[in-house]
Amino acid sequence: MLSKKESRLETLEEYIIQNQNRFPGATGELSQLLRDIGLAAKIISREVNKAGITNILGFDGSTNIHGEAVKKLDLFADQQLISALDRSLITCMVISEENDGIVRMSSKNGKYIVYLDPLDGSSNIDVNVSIGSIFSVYMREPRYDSALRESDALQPGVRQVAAGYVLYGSSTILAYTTGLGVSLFTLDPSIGEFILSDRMIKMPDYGNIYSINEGSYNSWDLGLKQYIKYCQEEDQESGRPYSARYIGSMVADIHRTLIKGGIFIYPHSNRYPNGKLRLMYECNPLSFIIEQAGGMATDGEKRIMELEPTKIHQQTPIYIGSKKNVEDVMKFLKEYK
Ligand code: AHM
Ligand code: MG
Repeated sequence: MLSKKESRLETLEEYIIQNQNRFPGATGELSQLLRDIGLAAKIISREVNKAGITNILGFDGSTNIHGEAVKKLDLFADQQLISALDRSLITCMVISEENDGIVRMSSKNGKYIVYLDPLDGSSNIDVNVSIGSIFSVYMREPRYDSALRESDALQPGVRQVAAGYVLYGSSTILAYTTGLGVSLFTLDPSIGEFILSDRMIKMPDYGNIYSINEGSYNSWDLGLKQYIKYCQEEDQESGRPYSARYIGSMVADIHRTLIKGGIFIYPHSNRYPNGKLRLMYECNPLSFIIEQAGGMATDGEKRIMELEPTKIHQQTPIYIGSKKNVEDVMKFLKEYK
């Protein structure tokens, strides 16, 4: 929480400008990009809140590139974020969960590439459960020709220059990092501003919550089965049995993990042999946030942010959360391999 000294309200805009001033020579372009995302997030938040009464809720009939039914709000969020990024001419391409290939922006010379999951957890919209937006920003590698290629976007997560999420929950929260810690902002709808609520947030090194869809239990690896059994066993000293919590919206599950500690797992299974969650616009940005808060994220063997991507929509298993919890599950995976 903020100290008394810090109790003057600080908006997202002010915070971004102040941070930019700490870097002499900064062009302000990344700051502008983050402000664009902040603006789109406010518009999406407003629509999410009134979804139930404006009949925007529900399927629009089309399917996205992964064969999933697309809901109107997904498309709305996608359009808002893309047009906000297009306006300031500093982004050359966007890759979004809702679009098959790369989306070329008006400025071919923009220096940033942005990955988006415009509305994650969208199966939760109909039941009024928290959903979120995720973003991940890379610099475009300088090249002699100016043609935009999908391969420009295939960079490992360690090269992200910024990442974050917006959680549309009981309040709307925006979290972002540029590699110098994680800051959280809460939207005050009465004034339409994101207000700084936490800076340099540090997550617990250990937590007693585990989060996984246990419906796929039968197709898990033995090591994971044994780890979940360990989470459920009684041991006062380590606070077991852990509590099980699974919202089914990754942003909401990760936000809880950031604040309370513990572990979130989406493993590979018979249904999803490579895991379900997307490396570039779900796992990398949320891993960047969690690592910056002192946590850890792996695919069961390797650090998520060091995976070399080969496809913009590729999937990966993920084990993410408090350092000690992730280390524990890795030991089980190794032991029963
Ligand atoms: P989505 O991008 O289509 O909404 O899917 C991603 C979501 C994540 O938010 C969540 O962690 C996961 O899917 C839940 O999947 P499952 O229902 O298989 O547990
Ligand atoms: Mg998603």
